Amino acid sequence: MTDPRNPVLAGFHPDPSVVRVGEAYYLATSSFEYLPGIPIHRSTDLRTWELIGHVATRPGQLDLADVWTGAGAWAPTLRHHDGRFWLVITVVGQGCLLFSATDAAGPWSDPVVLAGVEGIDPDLAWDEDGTCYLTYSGLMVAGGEFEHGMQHLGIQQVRIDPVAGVALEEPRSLWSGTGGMFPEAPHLYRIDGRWYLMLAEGGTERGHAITIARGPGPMGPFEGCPQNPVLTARGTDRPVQNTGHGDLVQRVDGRWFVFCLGVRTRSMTRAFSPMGRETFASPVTWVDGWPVMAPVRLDAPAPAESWHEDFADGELPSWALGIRRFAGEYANCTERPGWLVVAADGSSMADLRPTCVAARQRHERMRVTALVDASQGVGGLVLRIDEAQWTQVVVGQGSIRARVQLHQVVQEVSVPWPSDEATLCIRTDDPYTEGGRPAGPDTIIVGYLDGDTEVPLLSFDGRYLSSEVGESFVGRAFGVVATAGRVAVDWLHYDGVDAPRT
Ligand code: 6LW
Repeated sequence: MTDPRNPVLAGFHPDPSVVRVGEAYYLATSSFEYLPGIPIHRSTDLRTWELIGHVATRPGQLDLADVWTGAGAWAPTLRHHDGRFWLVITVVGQGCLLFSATDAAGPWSDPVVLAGVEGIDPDLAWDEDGTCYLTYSGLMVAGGEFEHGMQHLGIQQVRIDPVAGVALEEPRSLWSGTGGMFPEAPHLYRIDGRWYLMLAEGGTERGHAITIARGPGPMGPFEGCPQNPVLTARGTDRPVQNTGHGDLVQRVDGRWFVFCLGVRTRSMTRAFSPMGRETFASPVTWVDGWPVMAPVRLDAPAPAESWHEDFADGELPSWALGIRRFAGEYANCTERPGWLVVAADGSSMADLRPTCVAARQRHERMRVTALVDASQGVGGLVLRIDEAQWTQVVVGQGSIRARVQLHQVVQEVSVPWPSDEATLCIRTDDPYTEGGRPAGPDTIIVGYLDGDTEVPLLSFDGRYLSSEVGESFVGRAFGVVATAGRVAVDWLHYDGVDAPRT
């Protein structure tokens, strides 16, 4: 069996948690302010993954309506015990939520809020007699605010009753790493009779690392691995940086792998990652009872990918995401068969809940085009990091208007367009050079098609829509937006390919 290819999940899919059940593997990742939330992917070889569903598919499961950017659904742990899938997650501003299901594809239960668990990155583990341990990072975000210098209690643990959803004791402190900031992402494993506590520390940026300790039982005491950190890219020029927040899995052939987050950085100093934190994997061997993790490598670009969405199924496509609410609240594919109709509600991309039908950007070079009928409104295409950093091109009311908004900095270009219909286009290309030096990770070009001719209206350095400049836990998302009335989209076409690395 071949190794997983990297990235395993392209586009912002950070904080992976993986579990093997029989001959299949299931992978859960963070989803922040997007809905449906907490995507679940499935594989039978760790190499090919299929999106099989989401944990949060209906109102009331996640309360995201007013969460700030990058908050929402953080860092799940996915496990399987006694015939059920269990997923525990922190929703910043809502608490530590426990979901369960008989089928990973869903439907998942409504959440149980684990009272008294203040922290992030919860993990579930059961010992031989069925006691359930919840281990988590004691970062105090309970108030939903996330400011520098907030309290951190280190790695905490309580025994819980997962069925009743209650903690059975007061939290105790465990080994909290080697001194890096933000000890987090704990996962507890019983392997060959020993208990291992694996963490991330150093922060999810360039200092990120995985450290591990082992002990005689699930409560420790734990001794740190002499080779800590067992995985990091800090101080290296590897193409995948920020590696950390890992989860271990043993494949049916006996080989072990760590699934972790990483970023594909671009620019002269490898400073920017437009797709944000994605899922990667790396082989693990065991030496003297300690894991040895190979550095995360980046595979050569996969073949170019194209797909054409004609909205003919009569339901929103599986890629359709809403921002802090479900897209079905304002978009449908039934009102005009074969078209996506999006109804504006007075919001814009600068608001928390825009009428936008989005999808993660998954390739370094992408081109999205769409045929838009604006006879009853104004709308078009958008590319965003969040409500403060985005670009759009819309048609309607006699013009085509391209706009880029970066906090208080706004540029808008408008051209007369008498037709109600237009084919709009947003794409990324190689970074332009400044005096021979390539700028940023790419260039973003926003415009429309006049017949087969692309007419760019504005272009800008893609660094401004990157997870670093956005200081955002997410990466780019593209999609359709309505800014006035009702907008219909006949088709949307996506072309994507990763740029070669010299
Ligand atoms: C996640 C935590 C983290 O819960 O970011 O910076 C949070 N580290 O591990 C969201 O990805």
